[in-house]
Amino acid sequence: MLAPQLTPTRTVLPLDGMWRFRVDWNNDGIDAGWQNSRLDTRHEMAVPASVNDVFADEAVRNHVGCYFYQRDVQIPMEWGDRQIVVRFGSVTHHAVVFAGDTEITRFKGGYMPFEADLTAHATLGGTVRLTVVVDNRLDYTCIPPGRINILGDGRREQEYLHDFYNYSGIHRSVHLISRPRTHVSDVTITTDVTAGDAGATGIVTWDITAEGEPAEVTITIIDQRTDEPVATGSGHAGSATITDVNLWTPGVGGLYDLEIRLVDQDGTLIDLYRQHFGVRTVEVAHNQFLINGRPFYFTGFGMHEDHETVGKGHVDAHVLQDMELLSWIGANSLRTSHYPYSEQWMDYCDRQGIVVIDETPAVGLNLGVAGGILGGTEVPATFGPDTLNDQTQAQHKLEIERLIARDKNRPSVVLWSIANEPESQTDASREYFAPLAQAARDADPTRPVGFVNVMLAPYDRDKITDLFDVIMLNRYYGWYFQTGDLANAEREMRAEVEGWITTHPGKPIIFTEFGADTVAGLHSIYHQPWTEDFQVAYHRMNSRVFDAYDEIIGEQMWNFADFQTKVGIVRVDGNKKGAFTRDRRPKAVARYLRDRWRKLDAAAYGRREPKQN
Ligand code: BDP
Repeated sequence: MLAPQLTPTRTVLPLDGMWRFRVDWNNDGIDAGWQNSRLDTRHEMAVPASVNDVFADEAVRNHVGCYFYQRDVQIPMEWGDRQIVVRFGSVTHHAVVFAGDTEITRFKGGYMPFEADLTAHATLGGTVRLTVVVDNRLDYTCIPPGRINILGDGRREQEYLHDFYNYSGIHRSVHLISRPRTHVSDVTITTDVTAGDAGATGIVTWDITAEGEPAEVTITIIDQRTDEPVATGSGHAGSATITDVNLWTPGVGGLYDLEIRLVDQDGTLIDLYRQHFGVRTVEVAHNQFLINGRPFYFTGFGMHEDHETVGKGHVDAHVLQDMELLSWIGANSLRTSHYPYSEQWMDYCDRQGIVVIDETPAVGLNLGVAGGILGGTEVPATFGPDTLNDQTQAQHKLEIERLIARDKNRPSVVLWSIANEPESQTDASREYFAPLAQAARDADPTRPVGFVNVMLAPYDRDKITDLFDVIMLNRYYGWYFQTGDLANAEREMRAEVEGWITTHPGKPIIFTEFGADTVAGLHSIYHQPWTEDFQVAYHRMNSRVFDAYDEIIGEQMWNFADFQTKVGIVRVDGNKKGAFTRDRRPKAVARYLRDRWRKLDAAAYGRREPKQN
């Protein structure tokens, strides 16, 4: 899906701000026809933001079901004979959109952009009543999955299997877009590099889809450093070369624009769209992760889109602050745990050279973990007709394809993570994941594919790692296991690493989570879990293990910052494993990591030079 873009042929108007708002307490608002007239409410809701933390009302916060959002949209008189669409960056978890009384789209899945065509419902110079019904319910057909329980007093309770708060709302910007009826609707750009005496040459290949009347395509490739054209071409599918190419480089960036012009036979411009891209290579070989042929060592975090007041609502300043803190601490990468992040966030990574492991919203596909670590009791089989079934798998496949469709042109994305901590030690899990790993490869043959392995499925139990290119491990030695006993934890952790190395030769290992809950300001001279001192000692121990094995090619601490979770006896106002507090103040461990990662970064891509064999 293309981004909203202001170009000579396209207009974009923001629809963010205050919308009329009403909670659909009985989830029968659509049947009652609320969308057919001005919402009967005095409440308003800010877009974008999560609903949950802005109303001083526990019932609104805990509501399981639908919220109605509504606003009137003025259609400019001068828009003429064009296509008019409304585009949502994300609505969590599902949306039904009405123009006036008419349903114009429904979308299942909370972290992806979608559009609804308003053309037939918009009169130039008139207004359209736009109603969005946001549904926060998760069941086993959803990614992420969940289950709704009916409590003794008749209330609905949303049970879910992931460790972050089930925020809901219109989470990313809404745009009104006008574009020519004949327009570019998609572009896929792939790149390659050949080395020569006069510097590297970039080979850029494009594949463009257009809608409407047949039109010709002309291409100009522009270097963003100078705004100067460096290559030209033509055709819906084609390629061009960039001599002395500026490679997209971790820590630096380096972008080009593919400027696409649709023109008619006389050469008159019909549509113009610019897609940014970078020229770089990514490859997994001999236990290494190579970017532009050089071994890359990942430092950084698993993160969350999570803040006071706005919950998961996108705010540019929040993204910028998080990115500035990544730079301050010397991190070169992040994982979009546990769902795709906003497009603005990803654009920033592309521009600034931040390396991204891009994750689908497939989290909590493991009833064993939910029953164990996170405090539930009943543990039915994860995969089965009444739990995660064919419908779940179909939705999961769709989420993989959507993520790749949205982010395929991003140089920052070097690896797809198709799930976080799913069950992976059973035959059923292999049956479930084999087609999904293939779906990712079919959708993008250019990038490695992985999934994030849970502690319950170590090398001698796991049944799916051979389907993937890298090993990504979430491990909590010294926290959930051997709690407080770091000597024993280190022994166990080393033994497991050695097990993976022996059983999976050639596959590099990234530690995608390791962490210890820590209350800022709590101290002890002992190895006392929850203190800042223990958090530092815990991470020192992890660093020792990472430094001991060449096969370990990355460390992404859990988590960048403290974040909100559901209520539970293992959580004190949320998860406290952050290097920063929820309001982004550093804990002691942040200084430790800053010292460590800035030294590693001194060796550019990471700490190790290519092996000499
Ligand atoms: C892992 C999950 C992550 C949790 C973390 C924890 O991947 O979402 O927040 O553990 O328990 O299981 O802190």
